[in-house]
Amino acid sequence: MRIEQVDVRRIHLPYVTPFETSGWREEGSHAVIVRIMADGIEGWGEAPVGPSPWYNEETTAGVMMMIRDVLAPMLMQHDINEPQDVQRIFAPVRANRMAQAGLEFAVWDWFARARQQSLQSMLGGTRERISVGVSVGIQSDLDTLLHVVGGYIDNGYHRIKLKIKPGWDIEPTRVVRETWPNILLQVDANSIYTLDDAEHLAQLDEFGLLLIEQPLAHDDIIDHAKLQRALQTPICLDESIVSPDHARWAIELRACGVINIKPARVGGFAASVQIHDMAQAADIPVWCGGMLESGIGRAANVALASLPNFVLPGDVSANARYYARDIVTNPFVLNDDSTLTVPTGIASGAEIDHEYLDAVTVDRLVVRL
Ligand code: OSB
Ligand code: MG
Repeated sequence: MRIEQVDVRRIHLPYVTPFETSGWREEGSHAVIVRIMADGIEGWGEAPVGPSPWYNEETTAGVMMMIRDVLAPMLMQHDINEPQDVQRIFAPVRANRMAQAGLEFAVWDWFARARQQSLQSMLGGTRERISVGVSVGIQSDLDTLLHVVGGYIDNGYHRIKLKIKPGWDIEPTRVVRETWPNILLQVDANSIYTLDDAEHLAQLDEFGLLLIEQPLAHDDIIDHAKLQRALQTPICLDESIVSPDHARWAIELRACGVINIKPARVGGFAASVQIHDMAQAADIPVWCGGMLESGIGRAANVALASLPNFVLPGDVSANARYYARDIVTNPFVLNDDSTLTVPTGIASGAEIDHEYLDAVTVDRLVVRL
């Protein structure tokens, strides 16, 4: 197929509650939503990028221009015979992986619709249900934290991830662990510590955490390998793994015991599956991270998380944990075993709420052949 038109829009979709990490605070999603058209069939994708470069180097405005000026014209110059072609076409592009992923997701969605096949089966997913948890942002005080975590546990989530930062790390983890001795618990530092904090972070070892996510710099692998030797708890890399090569380097250097795969961070599904397979061969468990995706990106993540080596619960909570109203009409609902059911119909299963999508669209542009 040859893409005839690319529609790009950025949205502002308010969160039910603000989300705060060690480095930034957001009140809503500023994602870029992509729609491609070819042969009368559409394909949809979401680049779950933030408005400012606090998580990675990309921004909402940058992704809009990158797609308009570089990536969409590039893609439209090629015949695409299978979704994996996109990774080959974009090989000369440096970084800008969320912008690439927004288009790559749309191409997978297009092929799933054209072949009338589920995204799950295209990606090689096997699970009927995926285990999920909640990522809990930094709270104002410990009482509020216990109240917020208790609410999610009452909703039925079996796994909790706490965002941590200096001054909000050991004590929050201790009170949550003491209150719920048996929940699956993990923490995420979003790159705020340095190697000098190794002894401080080793205090987390006593809480039986599944993992400590991205303690050190967003682009580091070497220091994580050193830190891992000082910790019993497995390190999980998020920000540092932006490609299959980065995953290979981290595995070879023993910089982590676990990998968080966010398909948007690594440029799309082809790279995600490659990282999944490589980790499986090395006995490294993976799990599906999240970027507070709207219902479009969420359904795609659910399909990916159904591959066999996604053995730890994902940051893929039910839509209602994020949005009072989402831009899809069929939100996921949590099953009583802390899972989401993987759609087996055509494509990702996300049914777009066009009226609400238009209502939350801030601006849009069209690229034609
Ligand atoms: O580091 O995993 C992260 C959200 C935005 C950016 C980075 C991260 C996160 C989360 C939320 O932790 C995960 C979710 O979508 O629930
Ligand atoms: Mg993370």
